[in-house]
Formats: sequence, structure tokens, C-alpha cells
Amino acid sequence: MIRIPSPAGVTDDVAARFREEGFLVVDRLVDDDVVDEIRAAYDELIEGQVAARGDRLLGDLIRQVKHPSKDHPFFESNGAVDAGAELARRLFGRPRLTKVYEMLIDKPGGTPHETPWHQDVGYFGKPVAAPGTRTDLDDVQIWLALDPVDVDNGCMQFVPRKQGAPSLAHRVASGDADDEGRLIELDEPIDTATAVACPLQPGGCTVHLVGTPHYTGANLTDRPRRAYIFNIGPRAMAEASEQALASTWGDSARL
Ligand SMILES: O=C(O)CCC(=O)C(=O)O
Repeated sequence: MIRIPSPAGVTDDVAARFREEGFLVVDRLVDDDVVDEIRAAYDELIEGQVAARGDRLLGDLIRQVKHPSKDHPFFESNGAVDAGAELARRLFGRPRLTKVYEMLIDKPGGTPHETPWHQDVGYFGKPVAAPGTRTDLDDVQIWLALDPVDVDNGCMQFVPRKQGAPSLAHRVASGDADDEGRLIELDEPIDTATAVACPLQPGGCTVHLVGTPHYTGANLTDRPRRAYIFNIGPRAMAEASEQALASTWGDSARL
């Protein structure tokens, strides 16, 4: 597994290995002050002090707030997005990458639901993207821990996969197949014996590509498991994502 202390640890070798393995761990993306700010805004959405249009149950099971910046301005731009964008620019050697997508996924203590093995590219079609969909995009998903996470409370786990390898077959695991909130899973075997679990401390993150298979377990503990998740990628992807949201939410998609 590639593990670097901070975004400054991205070397040419790290960037090349990231494209081969499809994921890496950053021990510290942001410092404790930023983590505290994110937790405060996160809790306002999860506890309902600020209402969010993207608040729902993923697959009718798992609490998710999609597009939090549309109802809470903190998520539009903050220290984590800045650090994540810098990290992605270093990994891909591309200066103009920007935030494409964002969500919160909350698994409080006692959450019995797994997030099944899947590739994010599986969500690119509805109900699922066809196998063989392209995965060579310079887009990363950053999964930032706001609490200490390990296997017992649902940390991220990955099976290594090279950037650009053809996407795998998916199916709907739960929820309405026609709805944005469906939960998907792989519909063909992968070698989970090679899975790598990525425990983190708050402020640490995992980073993965659209074709990297990943999974989180149930939260079997009495500890929280708050995750702030966002993508950094090419401006064209950000514009397409914004347009897709505007066609669903209308002009109210803009804060
Ligand atoms: O946090 C989770 O449970 C799942 C996260 C995930 O699948 C993702 O970030 O793509």
C-alpha cells in the first residue's frame, strides 16, 4: 500500500504507483483545526440544524447527504477541498483540477449495513454502468476521516486495480433502481483476499480512482464514523456534474 504523510509526499514514484494500484493513504490531509470546522458543519447537517436537500438513505439503508455545499456554504470551499485539490494536481501533474462532487456518509455506532464492493464508475449509468466503461479519468475520490476509523467501525478497504482497466459488471444491491439513491454492488467476483484495509486518524484520508474496487463494513462499535467525501477532477467533469444536478433540482441547485 502507498502511504504518504501529507500531500507534499507525492513524488513521481508515488504518482506512478498510484496509477498502478488505484488507491493510497495520506496520514494527514488537514490539521486538527480544519477537522474541527468540518465536524461542526457536518453535525449541523446530520443533526438537522441545517436542512439539506441531498439528505437521504443510500439504498434505503445508509445515511448520506449528497451535494452538502448546496445547502451549507462551508462545504463549497474549505481547507480539505483546497488540500485535496493540491494533492490531485500533484498526483496527475495537472494544474487545473477542481471539485467535481461531494457527499457525507454517516455510519454511527451500531450501523449494521455494509457498503458493498463496487467501483464508483458503476454509478456512471442507471441503474448501473455497462461493464467496460472507461476508467482512465484523472479524477480522484478523497475519503476524509472525521473520527478514528478501523475495520470494526467501517474504514475503507480496497482491492488494487490499475487506472484504465475496463470497468466490471455491477447490479443494484438495494433501493429503487431508477433513483439516484440506489446502492450498487459488483456483479462479478474480485479477489477480496488481496483487499487492503485503511485505518485512519481524523484528518487522514484515502484517495482512489473511479475504477478502484472498494468496500466499507458495518459499524459494529459504539464509536461514530463520520466521513466527508469529495472528488477532484477535470473542469469538464465538474461542469457536467453541475448541469446534471441543475436538471434534477432546477435553479434551486444554486445556493
Ligand atoms: O463511506 C462509505 O461507507 C462508502 C464510501 C464509498 O463507497 C465511496 O466513497 O465511494
